Amino acid sequence: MKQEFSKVSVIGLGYIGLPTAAVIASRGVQVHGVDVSEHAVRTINQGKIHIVEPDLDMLVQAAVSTGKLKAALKPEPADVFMIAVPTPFQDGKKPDLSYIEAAIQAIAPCLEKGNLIILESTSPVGTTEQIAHWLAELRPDLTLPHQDPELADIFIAHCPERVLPGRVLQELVSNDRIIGGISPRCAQQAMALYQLFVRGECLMTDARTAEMAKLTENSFRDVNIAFANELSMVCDHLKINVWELIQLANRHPRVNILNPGPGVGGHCIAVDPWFIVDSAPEQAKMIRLAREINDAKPQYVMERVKKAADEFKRPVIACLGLAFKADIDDLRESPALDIARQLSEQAVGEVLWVEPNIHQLPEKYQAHQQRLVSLHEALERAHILVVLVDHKQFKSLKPGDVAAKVVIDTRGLFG
Ligand code: SAJ
Repeated sequence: MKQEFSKVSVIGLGYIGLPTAAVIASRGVQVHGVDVSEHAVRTINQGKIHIVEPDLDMLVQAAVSTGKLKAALKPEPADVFMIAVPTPFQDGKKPDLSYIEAAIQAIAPCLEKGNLIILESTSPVGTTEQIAHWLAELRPDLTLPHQDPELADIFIAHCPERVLPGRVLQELVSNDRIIGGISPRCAQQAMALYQLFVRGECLMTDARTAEMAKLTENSFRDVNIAFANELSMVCDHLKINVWELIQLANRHPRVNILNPGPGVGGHCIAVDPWFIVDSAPEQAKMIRLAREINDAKPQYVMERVKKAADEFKRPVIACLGLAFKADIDDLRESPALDIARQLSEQAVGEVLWVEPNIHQLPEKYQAHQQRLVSLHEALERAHILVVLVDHKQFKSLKPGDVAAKVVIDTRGLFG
Protein backbone atom coordinates (compact mmCIF):
# COMPACT_ATOMS: atom_id res chain seq x y z
CA MET A 1 0.00 0.00 0.00
CA LYS A 2 1.37 3.40 -0.95
CA GLN A 3 2.12 5.53 2.09
CA GLU A 4 4.30 8.28 0.75
CA PHE A 5 2.75 11.62 0.23
CA SER A 6 4.66 13.97 -1.99
CA LYS A 7 1.77 16.33 -2.64
CA VAL A 8 -1.22 17.20 -0.49
CA SER A 9 -4.11 19.33 -1.65
CA VAL A 10 -6.12 21.20 0.96
CA ILE A 11 -9.57 22.32 -0.18
CA GLY A 12 -10.78 25.32 1.82
CA LEU A 13 -8.14 27.68 3.21
CA GLY A 14 -10.02 29.04 6.20
CA TYR A 15 -9.52 28.77 9.94
CA ILE A 16 -8.79 25.04 9.71
CA GLY A 17 -7.53 24.48 6.15
CA LEU A 18 -4.89 27.21 6.09
CA PRO A 19 -3.14 26.25 9.35
CA THR A 20 -3.29 22.57 8.32
CA ALA A 21 -1.82 23.38 4.90
CA ALA A 22 0.96 25.45 6.46
CA VAL A 23 1.84 22.80 9.06
CA ILE A 24 2.03 20.06 6.42
CA ALA A 25 4.14 22.31 4.19
CA SER A 26 6.46 22.94 7.14
CA ARG A 27 7.13 19.18 7.18
CA GLY A 28 8.57 19.47 3.68
CA VAL A 29 5.52 18.18 1.79
CA GLN A 30 4.35 20.11 -1.30
CA VAL A 31 0.93 21.60 -0.54
CA HIS A 32 -1.56 22.87 -3.10
CA GLY A 33 -4.21 24.91 -1.31
CA VAL A 34 -7.53 25.63 -2.96
CA ASP A 35 -10.09 28.26 -2.09
CA VAL A 36 -13.01 29.84 -3.91
CA SER A 37 -12.08 33.29 -2.58
CA GLU A 38 -9.75 35.20 -4.89
CA HIS A 39 -8.84 37.46 -2.00
CA ALA A 40 -7.75 34.50 0.15
CA VAL A 41 -5.72 32.97 -2.69
CA ARG A 42 -4.00 36.27 -3.54
CA THR A 43 -3.23 37.06 0.11
CA ILE A 44 -1.76 33.61 0.81
CA ASN A 45 0.38 33.65 -2.33
CA GLN A 46 1.86 36.93 -1.06
CA GLY A 47 2.88 35.03 2.09
CA LYS A 48 0.22 36.78 4.15
CA ILE A 49 -2.94 35.61 5.91
CA HIS A 50 -6.57 36.68 5.69
CA ILE A 51 -7.58 35.49 9.18
CA VAL A 52 -6.36 36.20 12.71
CA GLU A 53 -4.60 33.30 14.44
CA PRO A 54 -1.48 33.60 16.59
CA ASP A 55 1.80 32.75 14.78
CA LEU A 56 0.03 31.60 11.62
CA ASP A 57 1.42 34.57 9.64
CA MET A 58 5.02 33.43 10.20
CA LEU A 59 4.29 29.84 9.28
CA VAL A 60 2.46 30.77 6.07
CA GLN A 61 5.15 33.25 5.14
CA ALA A 62 7.82 30.56 5.53
CA ALA A 63 5.80 27.93 3.62
CA VAL A 64 5.10 30.29 0.70
CA SER A 65 8.62 31.70 0.47
CA THR A 66 10.14 28.20 0.33
CA GLY A 67 7.67 27.31 -2.44
CA LYS A 68 6.10 24.48 -0.38
CA LEU A 69 2.68 26.13 -0.18
CA LYS A 70 0.83 27.49 -3.20
CA ALA A 71 -2.77 28.63 -3.28
CA ALA A 72 -5.09 28.48 -6.28
CA LEU A 73 -8.73 28.70 -7.23
CA LYS A 74 -8.78 25.22 -8.80
CA PRO A 75 -7.55 21.82 -7.61
CA GLU A 76 -4.89 19.84 -9.43
CA PRO A 77 -3.76 16.21 -9.10
CA ALA A 78 -2.25 15.28 -5.71
CA ASP A 79 -1.75 12.22 -3.49
CA VAL A 80 -4.11 13.44 -0.81
CA PHE A 81 -7.14 15.76 -0.85
CA MET A 82 -8.08 17.17 2.54
CA ILE A 83 -11.45 18.87 2.68
CA ALA A 84 -11.86 21.66 5.21
CA VAL A 85 -14.90 23.59 4.02
CA PRO A 86 -17.82 24.94 6.06
CA THR A 87 -20.78 22.78 7.04
CA PRO A 88 -23.37 25.31 8.20
CA PHE A 89 -27.02 24.57 8.71
CA GLN A 90 -29.82 25.77 6.52
CA ASP A 91 -33.45 26.58 7.33
CA GLY A 92 -34.97 24.19 9.82
CA LYS A 93 -31.49 23.60 11.34
CA LYS A 94 -30.74 20.99 8.70
CA PRO A 95 -27.10 20.43 7.75
CA ASP A 96 -26.00 22.09 4.53
CA LEU A 97 -23.57 19.77 2.76
CA SER A 98 -23.38 21.84 -0.41
CA TYR A 99 -19.79 23.03 0.23
CA ILE A 100 -18.61 19.45 0.66
CA GLU A 101 -20.47 18.36 -2.45
CA ALA A 102 -18.94 21.27 -4.42
CA ALA A 103 -15.46 20.29 -3.17
CA ILE A 104 -16.01 16.68 -4.27
CA GLN A 105 -17.21 17.81 -7.68
CA ALA A 106 -14.12 20.01 -8.02
CA ILE A 107 -11.62 17.27 -7.12
CA ALA A 108 -13.36 14.39 -8.92
CA PRO A 109 -11.69 15.02 -12.33
CA CYS A 110 -8.23 15.17 -10.66
CA LEU A 111 -8.50 11.83 -8.82
CA GLU A 112 -6.10 9.04 -9.62
CA LYS A 113 -5.82 5.47 -8.32
CA GLY A 114 -4.25 5.37 -4.85
CA ASN A 115 -5.46 8.84 -3.83
CA LEU A 116 -6.62 9.49 -0.29
CA ILE A 117 -9.55 11.82 0.48
CA ILE A 118 -9.90 13.10 4.00
CA LEU A 119 -12.96 14.95 5.22
CA GLU A 120 -11.96 17.26 8.08
CA SER A 121 -15.13 19.36 8.12
CA THR A 122 -17.50 18.60 10.98
CA SER A 123 -20.26 16.58 9.38
CA PRO A 124 -23.46 14.72 10.20
CA VAL A 125 -23.25 10.96 10.54
CA GLY A 126 -23.19 9.35 7.09
CA THR A 127 -21.48 12.20 5.20
CA THR A 128 -18.23 10.34 4.55
CA GLU A 129 -20.19 7.44 3.06
CA GLN A 130 -22.13 10.00 1.03
CA ILE A 131 -18.84 11.22 -0.45
CA ALA A 132 -18.15 7.69 -1.68
CA HIS A 133 -21.61 7.58 -3.26
CA TRP A 134 -21.14 10.94 -4.99
CA LEU A 135 -17.79 9.78 -6.33
CA ALA A 136 -19.28 6.55 -7.59
CA GLU A 137 -21.49 8.69 -9.85
CA LEU A 138 -18.81 11.18 -10.83
CA ARG A 139 -16.05 8.63 -11.47
CA PRO A 140 -17.61 5.28 -12.45
CA ASP A 141 -14.14 4.20 -13.66
CA LEU A 142 -12.83 4.03 -10.08
CA THR A 143 -13.58 1.35 -7.46
CA LEU A 144 -14.62 2.98 -4.19
CA PRO A 145 -14.20 1.59 -0.68
CA HIS A 146 -17.91 0.94 -0.08
CA GLN A 147 -17.97 -1.10 -3.29
CA ASP A 148 -14.93 -3.23 -2.49
CA PRO A 149 -13.04 -2.44 0.73
CA GLU A 150 -10.05 -4.59 -0.24
CA LEU A 151 -9.62 -3.56 -3.88
CA ALA A 152 -10.69 0.08 -3.72
CA ASP A 153 -8.76 2.57 -5.88
CA ILE A 154 -9.51 5.51 -3.61
CA PHE A 155 -9.24 5.74 0.17
CA ILE A 156 -11.76 7.86 2.07
CA ALA A 157 -11.66 8.80 5.74
CA HIS A 158 -13.12 11.29 8.18
CA CYS A 159 -10.65 12.90 10.56
CA PRO A 160 -12.54 15.67 12.28
CA GLU A 161 -10.63 18.80 13.17
CA ARG A 162 -10.56 19.53 16.91
CA VAL A 163 -8.47 22.66 17.25
CA LEU A 164 -9.47 25.60 19.39
CA PRO A 165 -9.40 28.97 17.59
CA GLY A 166 -6.62 31.00 19.19
CA ARG A 167 -4.54 27.87 19.88
CA VAL A 168 -4.76 26.26 16.47
CA LEU A 169 -1.07 25.74 15.77
CA GLN A 170 -0.35 24.07 19.10
CA GLU A 171 -3.49 21.93 19.05
CA LEU A 172 -3.04 20.83 15.42
CA VAL A 173 0.11 19.08 16.49
CA SER A 174 -0.55 18.10 20.10
CA ASN A 175 -4.22 16.97 20.08
CA ASP A 176 -5.09 13.30 19.72
CA ARG A 177 -6.87 12.63 16.43
CA ILE A 178 -9.76 10.35 15.55
CA ILE A 179 -9.24 8.64 12.21
CA GLY A 180 -12.44 7.15 10.84
CA GLY A 181 -12.06 5.13 7.67
CA ILE A 182 -14.82 3.87 5.42
CA SER A 183 -12.77 0.68 5.63
CA PRO A 184 -9.80 -0.25 7.85
CA ARG A 185 -7.48 0.23 4.84
CA CYS A 186 -8.78 3.79 4.44
CA ALA A 187 -8.08 4.48 8.11
CA GLN A 188 -4.55 3.12 7.83
CA GLN A 189 -3.77 5.39 4.89
CA ALA A 190 -5.12 8.44 6.71
CA MET A 191 -3.18 7.43 9.82
CA ALA A 192 0.07 7.56 7.82
CA LEU A 193 -0.70 11.11 6.74
CA TYR A 194 -1.50 12.41 10.23
CA GLN A 195 1.62 10.79 11.63
CA LEU A 196 3.58 13.24 9.47
CA PHE A 197 2.62 16.13 11.72
CA VAL A 198 0.56 15.00 14.75
CA ARG A 199 2.39 14.34 18.01
CA GLY A 200 -0.81 13.32 19.82
CA GLU A 201 -2.20 9.82 19.50
CA CYS A 202 -4.08 8.85 16.33
CA LEU A 203 -7.04 6.62 17.16
CA MET A 204 -8.57 4.51 14.41
CA THR A 205 -12.28 3.82 14.05
CA ASP A 206 -14.96 3.77 11.34
CA ALA A 207 -16.17 6.92 9.61
CA ARG A 208 -19.61 7.05 11.28
CA THR A 209 -18.16 6.81 14.79
CA ALA A 210 -15.62 9.51 13.93
CA GLU A 211 -18.40 11.80 12.68
CA MET A 212 -20.44 11.21 15.82
CA ALA A 213 -17.40 11.66 18.09
CA LYS A 214 -16.83 15.16 16.80
CA LEU A 215 -20.50 16.11 17.17
CA THR A 216 -20.48 14.60 20.66
CA GLU A 217 -17.47 16.65 21.79
CA ASN A 218 -19.09 19.92 20.83
CA SER A 219 -22.50 18.90 22.18
CA PHE A 220 -20.89 17.94 25.49
CA ARG A 221 -19.51 21.46 25.73
CA ASP A 222 -22.79 23.04 24.66
CA VAL A 223 -24.78 21.13 27.29
CA ASN A 224 -22.31 22.16 29.98
CA ILE A 225 -22.38 25.82 28.93
CA ALA A 226 -26.19 25.66 28.92
CA PHE A 227 -26.03 24.48 32.52
CA ALA A 228 -23.85 27.48 33.41
CA ASN A 229 -26.12 29.86 31.50
CA GLU A 230 -29.20 28.48 33.22
CA LEU A 231 -27.46 28.86 36.58
CA SER A 232 -26.70 32.51 35.83
CA MET A 233 -30.39 33.21 35.21
CA VAL A 234 -31.42 31.29 38.34
CA CYS A 235 -28.87 33.28 40.33
CA ASP A 236 -30.07 36.64 38.94
CA HIS A 237 -33.56 35.65 40.04
CA LEU A 238 -32.35 34.67 43.51
CA LYS A 239 -29.95 37.66 43.80
CA ILE A 240 -26.85 35.50 44.12
CA ASN A 241 -23.51 36.29 42.46
CA VAL A 242 -23.17 33.43 39.97
CA TRP A 243 -19.39 33.85 39.62
CA GLU A 244 -18.79 33.47 43.32
CA LEU A 245 -21.23 30.56 43.40
CA ILE A 246 -19.43 28.71 40.59
CA GLN A 247 -16.05 29.33 42.16
CA LEU A 248 -17.28 27.81 45.41
CA ALA A 249 -19.06 24.84 43.83
CA ASN A 250 -16.00 24.08 41.70
CA ARG A 251 -14.00 23.52 44.88
CA HIS A 252 -15.78 20.16 45.07
CA PRO A 253 -13.36 17.58 43.65
CA ARG A 254 -15.85 16.27 41.08
CA VAL A 255 -17.58 19.50 40.04
CA ASN A 256 -16.34 21.65 37.17
CA ILE A 257 -18.95 24.16 36.02
CA LEU A 258 -18.13 26.18 32.90
CA ASN A 259 -18.62 29.93 32.53
CA PRO A 260 -21.92 31.60 31.75
CA GLY A 261 -21.83 34.17 28.97
CA PRO A 262 -24.06 36.12 26.58
CA GLY A 263 -24.82 32.94 24.61
CA VAL A 264 -22.79 30.47 22.60
CA GLY A 265 -21.16 31.59 19.38
CA GLY A 266 -18.83 30.37 16.70
CA HIS A 267 -19.46 28.12 13.78
CA CYS A 268 -19.04 24.87 15.76
CA ILE A 269 -20.68 24.58 19.15
CA ALA A 270 -23.73 26.62 18.14
CA VAL A 271 -24.19 24.48 15.03
CA ASP A 272 -22.95 20.91 15.49
CA PRO A 273 -25.43 19.74 18.15
CA TRP A 274 -28.23 20.42 15.66
CA PHE A 275 -26.71 17.75 13.40
CA ILE A 276 -27.36 15.21 16.15
CA VAL A 277 -30.85 16.56 16.79
CA ASP A 278 -31.60 16.43 13.06
CA SER A 279 -30.55 12.80 12.75
CA ALA A 280 -32.15 11.55 16.00
CA PRO A 281 -34.89 14.07 16.93
CA GLU A 282 -36.78 11.72 19.25
CA GLN A 283 -33.73 10.73 21.24
CA ALA A 284 -31.70 13.94 21.42
CA LYS A 285 -33.83 15.80 23.98
CA MET A 286 -31.18 17.25 26.26
CA ILE A 287 -28.97 18.26 23.36
CA ARG A 288 -31.86 20.21 21.82
CA LEU A 289 -32.80 21.86 25.11
CA ALA A 290 -29.20 22.97 25.68
CA ARG A 291 -29.18 24.60 22.25
CA GLU A 292 -32.44 26.37 23.04
CA ILE A 293 -31.16 27.63 26.41
CA ASN A 294 -27.94 28.95 24.88
CA ASP A 295 -29.74 30.48 21.92
CA ALA A 296 -32.14 32.30 24.26
CA LYS A 297 -29.36 33.87 26.35
CA PRO A 298 -28.77 36.93 24.07
CA GLN A 299 -32.45 37.88 24.43
CA TYR A 300 -32.12 37.66 28.20
CA VAL A 301 -29.09 39.99 28.10
CA MET A 302 -31.01 42.37 25.82
CA GLU A 303 -33.83 42.62 28.36
CA ARG A 304 -31.35 43.46 31.10
CA VAL A 305 -29.81 46.22 29.00
CA LYS A 306 -33.21 47.65 28.10
CA LYS A 307 -34.17 47.77 31.76
CA ALA A 308 -30.94 49.62 32.61
CA ALA A 309 -31.44 52.00 29.66
CA ASP A 310 -34.91 52.94 30.92
CA GLU A 311 -33.21 54.78 33.78
CA PHE A 312 -31.58 57.30 31.39
CA LYS A 313 -33.12 60.02 29.25
CA ARG A 314 -30.68 59.55 26.35
CA PRO A 315 -28.79 56.39 27.21
CA VAL A 316 -25.41 55.76 25.62
CA ILE A 317 -24.66 52.03 25.69
CA ALA A 318 -21.24 50.59 24.92
CA CYS A 319 -21.07 46.96 23.84
CA LEU A 320 -17.63 45.73 24.82
CA GLY A 321 -16.67 43.01 22.37
CA LEU A 322 -18.31 41.70 19.21
CA ALA A 323 -16.31 38.53 18.51
CA PHE A 324 -17.70 35.17 19.56
CA LYS A 325 -15.04 34.73 22.22
CA ALA A 326 -11.95 36.29 23.75
CA ASP A 327 -8.97 37.58 21.77
CA ILE A 328 -10.02 36.58 18.28
CA ASP A 329 -11.52 38.53 15.36
CA ASP A 330 -14.08 35.88 14.41
CA LEU A 331 -17.62 37.31 14.33
CA ARG A 332 -19.37 34.20 13.04
CA GLU A 333 -22.52 33.28 14.96
CA SER A 334 -21.47 35.75 17.62
CA PRO A 335 -24.08 36.42 20.31
CA ALA A 336 -22.20 39.64 21.16
CA LEU A 337 -22.61 40.97 17.63
CA ASP A 338 -26.25 39.92 17.63
CA ILE A 339 -26.87 41.83 20.88
CA ALA A 340 -25.09 44.96 19.57
CA ARG A 341 -27.07 44.83 16.34
CA GLN A 342 -30.43 44.34 18.02
CA LEU A 343 -29.81 47.11 20.57
CA SER A 344 -28.89 49.44 17.69
CA GLU A 345 -31.79 48.48 15.46
CA GLN A 346 -34.32 48.68 18.26
CA ALA A 347 -32.97 52.16 19.13
CA VAL A 348 -32.62 51.29 22.80
CA GLY A 349 -30.20 54.24 22.99
CA GLU A 350 -27.06 55.39 21.24
CA VAL A 351 -25.09 52.17 20.89
CA LEU A 352 -21.28 52.18 20.64
CA TRP A 353 -19.62 49.01 19.31
CA VAL A 354 -16.16 48.20 20.64
CA GLU A 355 -14.08 45.43 19.09
CA PRO A 356 -10.32 45.90 19.42
CA ASN A 357 -9.59 42.97 17.06
CA ILE A 358 -11.20 44.44 13.95
CA HIS A 359 -10.95 47.72 12.05
CA GLN A 360 -13.87 47.19 9.78
CA LEU A 361 -17.21 45.45 10.11
CA PRO A 362 -18.19 42.78 7.57
CA GLU A 363 -20.19 44.03 4.60
CA LYS A 364 -23.46 42.86 6.12
CA TYR A 365 -22.93 45.28 9.01
CA GLN A 366 -21.51 48.20 7.02
CA ALA A 367 -24.51 50.34 7.95
CA HIS A 368 -23.24 50.18 11.55
CA GLN A 369 -19.59 50.96 10.70
CA GLN A 370 -19.76 54.45 12.27
CA ARG A 371 -20.71 52.83 15.58
CA LEU A 372 -17.36 51.04 15.83
CA VAL A 373 -15.42 53.13 18.37
CA SER A 374 -12.32 52.74 20.51
CA LEU A 375 -12.51 51.50 24.07
CA HIS A 376 -11.25 54.89 25.14
CA GLU A 377 -14.16 56.70 23.47
CA ALA A 378 -16.66 54.19 24.86
CA LEU A 379 -15.38 54.70 28.39
CA GLU A 380 -15.64 58.45 28.00
CA ARG A 381 -19.13 58.54 26.58
CA ALA A 382 -21.19 55.55 27.73
CA HIS A 383 -23.59 55.45 30.64
CA ILE A 384 -23.98 51.68 30.37
CA LEU A 385 -21.19 49.19 29.67
CA VAL A 386 -22.28 45.77 28.44
CA VAL A 387 -19.32 43.39 28.71
CA LEU A 388 -19.94 40.80 26.02
CA VAL A 389 -16.47 39.34 25.42
CA ASP A 390 -13.60 38.85 27.86
CA HIS A 391 -10.91 40.33 25.58
CA LYS A 392 -7.58 41.08 27.26
CA GLN A 393 -8.10 44.83 26.70
CA PHE A 394 -11.24 44.70 28.85
CA LYS A 395 -9.70 42.44 31.46
CA SER A 396 -7.07 45.06 32.14
CA LEU A 397 -9.68 47.69 33.03
CA LYS A 398 -9.44 48.88 36.62
CA PRO A 399 -12.52 49.16 38.85
CA GLY A 400 -11.97 52.97 38.79
CA ASP A 401 -12.38 52.99 34.96
CA VAL A 402 -15.94 51.75 35.24
CA ALA A 403 -16.94 53.00 38.69
CA ALA A 404 -19.31 55.68 37.39
CA LYS A 405 -21.06 53.37 34.92
CA VAL A 406 -23.87 50.89 35.03
CA VAL A 407 -22.06 47.64 34.17
CA ILE A 408 -23.83 44.61 32.77
CA ASP A 409 -21.10 42.03 32.92
CA THR A 410 -22.00 38.83 31.05
CA ARG A 411 -18.48 37.38 31.37
CA GLY A 412 -17.74 37.90 35.06
CA LEU A 413 -14.85 40.29 34.40
CA PHE A 414 -15.67 42.38 37.41
CA GLY A 415 -16.57 39.34 39.53
N1 SAJ B 1 -18.32 29.64 26.05
C1 SAJ B 1 -19.03 30.01 27.16
N2 SAJ B 1 -18.64 29.49 28.37
C2 SAJ B 1 -17.58 28.64 28.49
C3 SAJ B 1 -16.88 28.25 27.33
C4 SAJ B 1 -17.27 28.77 26.11
O1 SAJ B 1 -19.99 30.79 27.10
O2 SAJ B 1 -17.29 28.24 29.61
C5 SAJ B 1 -18.73 30.16 24.73
C6 SAJ B 1 -17.65 31.02 24.06
O3 SAJ B 1 -17.67 32.33 24.51
C7 SAJ B 1 -18.03 30.89 22.61
C8 SAJ B 1 -18.57 29.47 22.53
O4 SAJ B 1 -18.89 29.09 23.86
O5 SAJ B 1 -19.05 31.80 22.28
C9 SAJ B 1 -17.63 28.46 21.93
O6 SAJ B 1 -16.31 28.66 22.39
P1 SAJ B 1 -15.30 27.50 22.78
O7 SAJ B 1 -14.02 28.14 23.17
O8 SAJ B 1 -15.90 26.61 23.77
O9 SAJ B 1 -15.17 26.63 21.47
P2 SAJ B 1 -14.87 26.94 19.91
O10 SAJ B 1 -16.18 27.05 19.22
O11 SAJ B 1 -13.91 28.05 19.72
O12 SAJ B 1 -14.15 25.60 19.52
C10 SAJ B 1 -14.82 24.36 19.72
C11 SAJ B 1 -13.85 23.40 20.42
N3 SAJ B 1 -14.58 22.22 20.90
C12 SAJ B 1 -14.52 21.81 22.18
O13 SAJ B 1 -13.89 22.40 23.03
C13 SAJ B 1 -15.26 20.56 22.51
C14 SAJ B 1 -12.72 23.00 19.48
O14 SAJ B 1 -11.89 22.01 20.06
C15 SAJ B 1 -13.30 22.47 18.16
O15 SAJ B 1 -12.27 22.13 17.25
C16 SAJ B 1 -14.14 23.58 17.57
O16 SAJ B 1 -15.22 23.85 18.45
C17 SAJ B 1 -14.66 23.11 16.22
O17 SAJ B 1 -14.11 23.55 15.20
O18 SAJ B 1 -15.57 22.28 16.19
